[in-house]
Amino acid sequence: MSQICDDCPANSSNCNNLYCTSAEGSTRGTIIANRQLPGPSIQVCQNDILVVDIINKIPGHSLTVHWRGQPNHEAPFMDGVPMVTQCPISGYTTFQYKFRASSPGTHFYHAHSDADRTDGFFGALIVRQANKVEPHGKLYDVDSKEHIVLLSEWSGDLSTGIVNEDDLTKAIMINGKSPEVSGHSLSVFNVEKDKRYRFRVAYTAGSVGCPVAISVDSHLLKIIALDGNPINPYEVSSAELTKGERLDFVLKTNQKIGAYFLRAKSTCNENELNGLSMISYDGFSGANIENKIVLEENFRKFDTSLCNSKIGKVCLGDVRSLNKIPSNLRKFEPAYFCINMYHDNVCYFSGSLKDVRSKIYRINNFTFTYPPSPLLTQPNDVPLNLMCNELNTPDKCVGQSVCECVHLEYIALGTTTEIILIDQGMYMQNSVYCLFQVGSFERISLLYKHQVPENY
Ligand SMILES: [Cu+2]
Repeated sequence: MSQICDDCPANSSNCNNLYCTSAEGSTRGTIIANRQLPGPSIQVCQNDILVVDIINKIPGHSLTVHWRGQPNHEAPFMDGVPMVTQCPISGYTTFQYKFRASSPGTHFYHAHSDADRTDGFFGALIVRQANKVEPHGKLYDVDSKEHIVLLSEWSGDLSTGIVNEDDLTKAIMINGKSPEVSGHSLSVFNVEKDKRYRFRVAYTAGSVGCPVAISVDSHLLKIIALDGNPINPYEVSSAELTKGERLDFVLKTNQKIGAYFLRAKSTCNENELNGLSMISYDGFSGANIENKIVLEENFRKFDTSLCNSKIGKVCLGDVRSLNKIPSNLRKFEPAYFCINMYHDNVCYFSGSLKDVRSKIYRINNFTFTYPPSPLLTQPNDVPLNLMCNELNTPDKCVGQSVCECVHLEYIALGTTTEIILIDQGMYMQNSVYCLFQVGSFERISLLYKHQVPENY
């Protein structure tokens, strides 16, 4: 809760001050854009040139901003990945992002590192198309900047020494507000009765990334787009998103005049987290808050994970895109990447919590470390002996379980590569190494056989 919130939640008008970041009510540092949580929403038309100056006023802390959903083919150096596409923006310097918003739909921007994003640096990036070409334009009456829903996990302050990442998530926020601060400061979406509204939802931030299910009491959601891409619409009672995903739905305001909760429910590390906001019909007097989820049990859920579809569920495999797959993506070479988390057998203890330092993530047995210069713009400044891949293991790594290096895989210009990620879970010291093979599906089953169960 920032200082400007004054006596929020006791005085609810203070909670609604534009610059009051109430979050879930506890005191912690934030990194936010323009003193707002979420940051200002950016609304543009397709192919507009977006110019954003990032003035970094954080002493001794550098960052970059990633524009999620924008391919940036014309200006890859504007993608916002530190030490890969650009140098990070140092404290007290300014960097100008300038690129074409080529990909329409619901997107968002965020500070690139997980920690900065979890500290609050994110905001909506909505790219609209002309009515003539918007494929679902006939399915709704209103597409307003008032109906943007940014979901985020809110955590303890990473800088205060909390050591177990599994214990971090405290609340699910909707547009930077959480019911923990009391119902006064919930986000409210105003609607008129008997209209169809396009709601644009993005799950922007979180240290853990637990799936979140959204629903609106007594209403169905007609899902029309995923990650900015139009799909054949599905009508569901709730829909699940994970970190980074976007989803557009149409809400028909066909219930009696009242206020209905828009819920964001998550089970995160066995904690029940309930994000709340309010959909308020015009003419609602404030007396009768509808508070029933009649549809939850007897209607389908939309699950964007790879589930088995059965009655009551729409799974990712059922989703049909309105756009045909581009012809250049039909022929591809597969490349397999094995991801695992290495446990070095040494447990650090801090109180009763296991220290996160004992877990090391690896891809193809390499742990990525950042190069001293951006790979895209200054590749020649990166010493060759820091780089690694399957064909080139640095001398320092021979015989070592953990190899930190600038992991670089080469792909020929103009080719299409299908990247297959294999999650191998947790590995212990001396356990089987990830076998990296290209082009054989038999190898995949072999890899799965080598998977070490999580509850070793
Ligand atoms: Cu992103």
